[in-house]
Amino acid sequence: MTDATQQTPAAQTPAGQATAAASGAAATERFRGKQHTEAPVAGTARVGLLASEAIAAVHDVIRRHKVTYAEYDALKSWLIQVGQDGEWPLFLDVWIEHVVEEVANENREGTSGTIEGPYYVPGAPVLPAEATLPMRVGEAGTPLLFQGQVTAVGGAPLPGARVEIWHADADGLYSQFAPGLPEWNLRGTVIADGQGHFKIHTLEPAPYRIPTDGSCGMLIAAAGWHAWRPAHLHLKVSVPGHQLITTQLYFESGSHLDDDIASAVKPELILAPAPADSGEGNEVTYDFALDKA
Ligand code: MBD
Ligand code: FE
Repeated sequence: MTDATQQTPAAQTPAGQATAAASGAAATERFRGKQHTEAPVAGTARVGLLASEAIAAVHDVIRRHKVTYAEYDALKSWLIQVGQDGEWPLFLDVWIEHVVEEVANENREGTSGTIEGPYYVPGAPVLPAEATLPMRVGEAGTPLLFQGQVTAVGGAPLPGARVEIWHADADGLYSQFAPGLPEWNLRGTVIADGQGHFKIHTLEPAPYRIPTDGSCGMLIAAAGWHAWRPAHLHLKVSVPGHQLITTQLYFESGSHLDDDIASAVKPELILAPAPADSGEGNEVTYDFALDKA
């Protein structure tokens, strides 16, 4: 087993200064960096169709609910603020992405996907089939052994599959989006063995509250909603010749499985860990079946 633990004591990296503006700005920068293509993704006919129907849907809400000028101006200043806070990635991934994912994956036969969210970073350290995710000395949380096998639909093992995993720490913070965390804290790219098996040692994540001090938090408070997501692991599983799956896994004993602010829970994505054979923490097995490319 490879131990990728980084020698940064948890106590030296207090989490207090994480702000919506800082994580929003980082998520906006990250997303800009990922858009390489200059080529239009849709022609004028399709852009015109989608834009006019989206605008017409807004007109419909205004007419049905007799939206006032005061409400229109409040919306306008809020929209301006979302951009200033860098919170468009957060807003879109929390309230819109789940339907894009539903449409994108409706014909898949293999393992279910769900939304990526705003905090994926490509290029996490490559680790062998049994590995511990990079974490601080004394990182808080119950040890979790997350293990399984990557196969094709139908069960043929997929040797050398890449299992990218990322999750928040016990304070709900993601490395590279909150200050003070080691660069790759709780992120890794695990390469499955010759039979597609992997064993990842990490910690059980805690329920996650999206930042409440920015414009998304302002909307949540103004609408009387809550800001919680159930505790989750994020994953991308891939191998050449098969379709990459982006998913998340949740925990049976956790809260907010039924009212995830991001609407990204599916029953088949809920894990039920049991006490680990090693006597340390919990373990759970989850297998991935990938569709052909
Ligand atoms: C997250 O951690 C997340 O997974 C989503 C979907 C939105 C905001 C924060
Ligand atoms: Fe997340």
